[in-house]
Amino acid sequence: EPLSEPAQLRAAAALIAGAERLVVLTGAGMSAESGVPTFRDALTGLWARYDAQALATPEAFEQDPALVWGWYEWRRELVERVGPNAGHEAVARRDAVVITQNVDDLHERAGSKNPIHLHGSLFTPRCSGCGRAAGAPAVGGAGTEGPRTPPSCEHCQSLVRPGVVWFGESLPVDALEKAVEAAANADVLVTVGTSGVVHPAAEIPQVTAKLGGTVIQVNPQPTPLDPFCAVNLRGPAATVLPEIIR
Ligand code: BJW
Ligand code: ZN
Repeated sequence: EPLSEPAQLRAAAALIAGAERLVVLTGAGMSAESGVPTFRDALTGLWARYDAQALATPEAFEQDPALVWGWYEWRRELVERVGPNAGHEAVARRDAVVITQNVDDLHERAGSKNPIHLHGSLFTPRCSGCGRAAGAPAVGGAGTEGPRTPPSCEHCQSLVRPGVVWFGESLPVDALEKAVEAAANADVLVTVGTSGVVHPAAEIPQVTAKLGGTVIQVNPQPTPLDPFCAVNLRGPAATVLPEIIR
């Protein structure tokens, strides 16, 4: 017999209130109510012609660097125009380890300290040849939708690429190690707004569950993570998180 929704919310709030080592794992749904489209939402505007999964690959950048760079610059400028939502703010109220798959900076802007970025950031471009940091891009920009020529590295002239993790690339080792360690030591892990289909991030809640910790999920839709979760709260992050993190 599933708990009624208010009872589930109360149960989740009690578990979180009692947690000594709280971890929050977030995906694109965390930022949806800030106005950042999720990864598997249909792309809009000019980008509706493309598939995000096909743009987020090293092959796409090799084939058409201006298309891929233009997409990331458009997303960076979008993120700069929006702000954290009530969900990010609720997370920042607690002393939690925040692990995010998101390349935006909305957890930082809400006040969470040192969120772990598993898939990199829109704000750390680097050289595709020598790997050196390319310097943060200038704030603001044209806001144009479409291809833009990426800058060239000042050391080796190779093209600058977004500082994100594409399909087939390894996650940053230190970030992944810290994330797995936090998940292993967590008494409660809250997974928020992730479809749970991209690995290895999708395995992080299982690390907590298998070692005896409690996993709570916040997502309007069911996901492959449901079986590992003690509580599945089917609602949006900006409404549910303020009710369970106090
Ligand atoms: C709301 C909401 C609201 C809506 N409130 N919720 C094991 C098995 C199978 C495959 C693999 C495997 N191991 C590795 C792979 C290959 C691959 C992979 O996982 N493929 C699968 C898709 C099949 N993984 C990799 O390649 C990774 N690298 C790797 O493993 O290296 C070693 C290796 C290489 C090759 C072979 C084997 C091993 C790298 C993965 C990098 C992912 N990169 C991206 C792009 C980052 C840059 C960018 O943003 O452009 O990361 S892809 C994209 O997916 C992005 C996201 O971080 C990531 C996860 O997406 P997320 O956050 O879950 O978003 P959505 O849109 O999918 O879901 C949104 C959710 O929110 C939904 O559930 C909604 O219901 C919900 N929602 N509104 C709360 N208001
Ligand atoms: Zn270089």
